Amino acid sequence: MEHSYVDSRPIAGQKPGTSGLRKKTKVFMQAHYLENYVQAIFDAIGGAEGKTLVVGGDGRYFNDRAIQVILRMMAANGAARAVVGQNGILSTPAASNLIRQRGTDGGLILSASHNPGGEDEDFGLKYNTPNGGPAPEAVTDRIFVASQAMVRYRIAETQDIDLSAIGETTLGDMAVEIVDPVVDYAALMERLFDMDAIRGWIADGHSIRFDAMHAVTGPYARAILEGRLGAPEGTVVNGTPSPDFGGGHPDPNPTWAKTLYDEMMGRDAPDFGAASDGDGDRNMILGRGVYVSPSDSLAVLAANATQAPGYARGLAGVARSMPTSAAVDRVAEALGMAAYETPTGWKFFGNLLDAGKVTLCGEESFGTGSDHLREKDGLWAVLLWLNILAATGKSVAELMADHWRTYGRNYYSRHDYEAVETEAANGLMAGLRGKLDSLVGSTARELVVTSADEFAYDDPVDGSRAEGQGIRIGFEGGGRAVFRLSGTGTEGATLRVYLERVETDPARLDQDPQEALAPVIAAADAVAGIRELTGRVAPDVVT
Ligand code: VG1
Ligand code: CO
Repeated sequence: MEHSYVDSRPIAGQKPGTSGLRKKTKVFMQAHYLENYVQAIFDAIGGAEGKTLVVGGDGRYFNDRAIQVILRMMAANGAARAVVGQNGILSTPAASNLIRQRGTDGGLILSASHNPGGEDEDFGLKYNTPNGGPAPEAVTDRIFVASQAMVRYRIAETQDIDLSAIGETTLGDMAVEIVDPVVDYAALMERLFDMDAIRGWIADGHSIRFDAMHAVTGPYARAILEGRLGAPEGTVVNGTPSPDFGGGHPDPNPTWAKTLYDEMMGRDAPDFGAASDGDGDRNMILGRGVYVSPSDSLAVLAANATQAPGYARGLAGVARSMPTSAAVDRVAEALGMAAYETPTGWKFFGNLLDAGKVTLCGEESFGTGSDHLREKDGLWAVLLWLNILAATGKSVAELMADHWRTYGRNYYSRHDYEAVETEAANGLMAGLRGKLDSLVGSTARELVVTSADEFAYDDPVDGSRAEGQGIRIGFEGGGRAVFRLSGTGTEGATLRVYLERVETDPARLDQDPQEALAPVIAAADAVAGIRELTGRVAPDVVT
């Protein structure tokens, strides 16, 4: 087989963001673009020679062609083995599991996650390290540096290989093992949860609706919920993955999963509803008539995890991203566990999980997970919720009410302003950064500002430091607003404003979050000048 070098030159902008490199699909399809980036990954990890890598993606447009390029490049770079999901498909959590279970040298995951897919939408690629987690910043920095020095890459000249048949094949000297994407993952779930209890809960007549949003979790959810747990056929909707996610936005939130949301708020709502995103690592949880905010979901899971066999021994500690509400901190305090606060992005949980400092972690962006792998995991969260419902016999609404009575309620909401002009968004952040000190003591609408800073994180395990991780403004009475710019968007800038206020008065635990947060929302706008600087009068997405 020919192992040719192809001359290339550096392409600007190949800088991984919050979770890998995400660009418009057509950008990835440009000559040498994907190849340069893949070679940069190999160069950044000391070459692919002799290595075993897991490869798979969420099945979005270009997944099938990109995976063939990646395999040819692995072969040409001397990789020993590729472990590939059948037809090139692996959910992100399933890929993380395979990397760990096989003790491989990491993996390449083809996904732009919650971003829409299609020729005119988004594509993405990320490298996960041998622990199964997204590469930490030290590695992504090296990838970027390598991309900026790219002068040639290696690729084998071969035919496409057939990825439809499970089993062993070869590509030149490289072994290629094609695996069922679901089996190992489903087996892991069966080890963690009381499947009999969930099966019994379903057999008792409890109903579930799972919206796979035409994305990768369809086959996983069908196999586990309908197959192993006996939920009736049709429990999983939009369960056939499509390259453009049915033309939708595979982001499980009340805006993009509106059909599910409306069903759960309706008269004949099922007992439990959930949705997952493009690559299967996010989850939205709903009960009949209730939406569970992701920050609350993390707190409820932390408070009740010991109901599941996999966590019966208790939790070592918990971690949340900084913009996530402090609801889980209140649980940790009550249960005497350590609680860590990290920057946005799952890569920052890896060290804490590897060091055994935390068992559960989560983000306000519909991400929850545990030390069972090193990514957030949508179906895992669904199963842990179901396990808790089955074990306690309570409804979602009862669990939430009990939780708030016990721990207080952190009213929470995120307001996203999408595709804002980059200069305007950068200007807004720079403006805030420039006046942090003078803000303290001033009054924003009705609220006095009590603290203002920019979050930086010192990793307690390896001592690495991450700066510029979001601006936090504290208000009297326990309110908080956080401002940051998205690192996963592909168009202009997305401004995220995270709003929170804690309420412990038992008579005031049932408000609409937007109303409960109105003073904080008004103060946040006054401090940052969102309307003036972006020209936007309302957010595009409210979670
Ligand atoms: C967003 C979320 C972040 C999450 C990341 C990847 O990042 O805020 O919490 O880890 O997406 O999620 P950003 O930089 O756009 O705010 V996924 O499911 O798209 O891999
Ligand atoms: Co995702």
